[in-house]
Amino acid sequence: MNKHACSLDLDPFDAAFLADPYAHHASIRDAGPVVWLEAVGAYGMARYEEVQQALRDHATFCSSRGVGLADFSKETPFRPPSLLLEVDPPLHDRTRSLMNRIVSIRTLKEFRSSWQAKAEELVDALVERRRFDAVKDLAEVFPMAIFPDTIGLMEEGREHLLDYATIVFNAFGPRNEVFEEGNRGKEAAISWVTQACKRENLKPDGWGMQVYEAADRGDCSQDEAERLVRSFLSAGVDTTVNGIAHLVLALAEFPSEFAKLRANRNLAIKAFEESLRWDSTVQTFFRTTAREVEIGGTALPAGEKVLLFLAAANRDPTKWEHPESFDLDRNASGHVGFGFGIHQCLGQMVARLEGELIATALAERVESIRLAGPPVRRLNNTLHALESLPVEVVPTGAR
Ligand code: OVM
Repeated sequence: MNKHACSLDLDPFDAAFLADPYAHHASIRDAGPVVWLEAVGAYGMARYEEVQQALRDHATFCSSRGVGLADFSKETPFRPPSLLLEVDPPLHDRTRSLMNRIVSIRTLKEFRSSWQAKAEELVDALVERRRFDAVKDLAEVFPMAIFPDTIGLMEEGREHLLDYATIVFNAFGPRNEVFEEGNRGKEAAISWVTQACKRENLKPDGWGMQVYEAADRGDCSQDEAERLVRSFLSAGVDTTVNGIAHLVLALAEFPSEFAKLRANRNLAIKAFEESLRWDSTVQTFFRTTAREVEIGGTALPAGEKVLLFLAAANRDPTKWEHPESFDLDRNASGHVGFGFGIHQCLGQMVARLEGELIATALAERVESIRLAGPPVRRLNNTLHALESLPVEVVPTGAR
């Protein structure tokens, strides 16, 4: 009891780590159930068991002091805290239930056929071209074609959403070169989002206006509504963009699995789920210890930042067999790519529907997918992101 946590001198936010996080995860997992990350001045956990336990125990590993490196009890947050992500119960439970009623399975069922038509139309046009960039021409286009309309955002300036997400997800890490570079020239994105969240700029009937209508009923204040709409804009685009990009990457790198999907389209949901386990868009989040807590014989003091490596947990070999394989025969449920516990992704059903529709459209129209050039990474302090993914597809029935 009260061993010291093994100290590691790797920096999980330096360019070498962010460019290929999976090459470094084993050294963190193998060093112990909890490690001290000297470079960032925080603890780290990368094994499935401990990551899942920490996410489950939201009272001990709290979110209200920020889920980035900055401790909100000591530093001013870079923006007013999210009322979902960066709060604890009881406030969290009030805002989350209000949002859960808006992002409901019933509502998503209504969107399914129009989103499906968009996915099919988009993939049809790309298959005709044979060579395309699966990031710029597919993964960015599809969410942008459906999500801003679902929220009811103003038309003008929607392209700022991706820049805004880059800023928000970089801000969970240190103020390093990746952060500075990611912010460069993107000032307009922040002011656009501030305006876009306001009631007078939202269309009737969208999820954005529905948050204000919940405020009218007394479920939250008008100011809270504005900040809750901001959560949709922060978390709803870059996450699904890179989820879809990694789905295509997985299907290109594992042709046997794409063949299984083509033979059985019911595997589309599974394909997206497994792609999230295999390459988790949201790689990490921090928590802060609200009390002293023991992890595998090491006592962590209260008030410490702990970096949870979700993506490393999703490839922990003690939990997953041959974890680096994208494998449609495995059961990927239990992966923590959407988190776990009370903060588990609010939009997960939206993301799953988008992924399923793209996987299905590809399986119906494409015989094979191959990389037509090296994937290009876009470094971000939180997201595993692709800048470009050149692919070539062979249409079904061609050759
Ligand atoms: C929010 C928010 C922002 C970024 C990510 C996220 C993954 C939520 O503003 O609530 O969840």
